[in-house]
Amino acid sequence: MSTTWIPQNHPRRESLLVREKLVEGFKKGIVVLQGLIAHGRGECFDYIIGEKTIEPARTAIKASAALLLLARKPVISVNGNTAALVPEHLVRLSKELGAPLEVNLFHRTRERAERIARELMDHGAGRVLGVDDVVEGIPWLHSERRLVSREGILVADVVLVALEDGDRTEALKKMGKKVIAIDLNPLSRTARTADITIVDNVVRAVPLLVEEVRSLRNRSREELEKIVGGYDNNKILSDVLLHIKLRIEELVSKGIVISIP
Ligand code: PTJ
Repeated sequence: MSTTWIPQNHPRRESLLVREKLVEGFKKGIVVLQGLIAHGRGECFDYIIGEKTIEPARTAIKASAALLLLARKPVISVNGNTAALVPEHLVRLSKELGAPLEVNLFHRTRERAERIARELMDHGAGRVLGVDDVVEGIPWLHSERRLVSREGILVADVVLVALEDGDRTEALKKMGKKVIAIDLNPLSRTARTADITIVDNVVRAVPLLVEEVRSLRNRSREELEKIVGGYDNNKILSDVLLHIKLRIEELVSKGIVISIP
């Protein structure tokens, strides 16, 4: 991937580098065009929250790590955007938890599923579920996301999803599973339906989740249960909205205009 055209001192360098990963993913047949649009929506929310991991997201990441460590059968669901943006961190998370990676796509083709699995394997993954082993496993769901692995999402008790559509989150919940979502939009149906919502960019959230799993790994079940039991997603999403409100009020009181000397 050539990014030499992005000046080192460009004020939006980080954001442009992330975009390039998606463009590269699109060229490789991993990301769909709709994924580029979805990323734009995410960028807008990221701009509003301040492009950093805010406190409510840190609390959600800690609760997610605890829930994943407590899970009997956790599964990490991977789509085109996450495979392009954070493949190495998804593989690390999968290894830390002993949880399988499963390709699950809204715009599914056999070829894309294979390419995404290959990308994960190129980053160190062993077996990747969700390519050959899928069945129509999610009732109530008519999109291609209904195709899940018998050994993975079908039998999972906890599913980690990112850049998700609300329909599947709702269906997974109806199946009695716990859902952890990573979504920059605190108002999306996914964010509001999940058990734990990490309102953060996947490029920051997934590496932080890996660190948190490592740091909680030796805690007792009781301690982990206490972290999960004390977590309230309604409060966390409200805190995200309050953060946005305060940030906008602060910007208004300080003045929005950037003066060029
Ligand atoms: O790879 P496929 O075929 O499974 O398709 C994936 C997309 C993303 C096209 C599909 O899931 C989709 O259409 O998603 P939505 O319904 O647009 O939802 C995407 C959500 O993710 C939105 O709420 C965005 O704000 C959020 N989002 C976008 N980029 C990021 C993000 N959240 C976290 N990190 C991001 N980088």
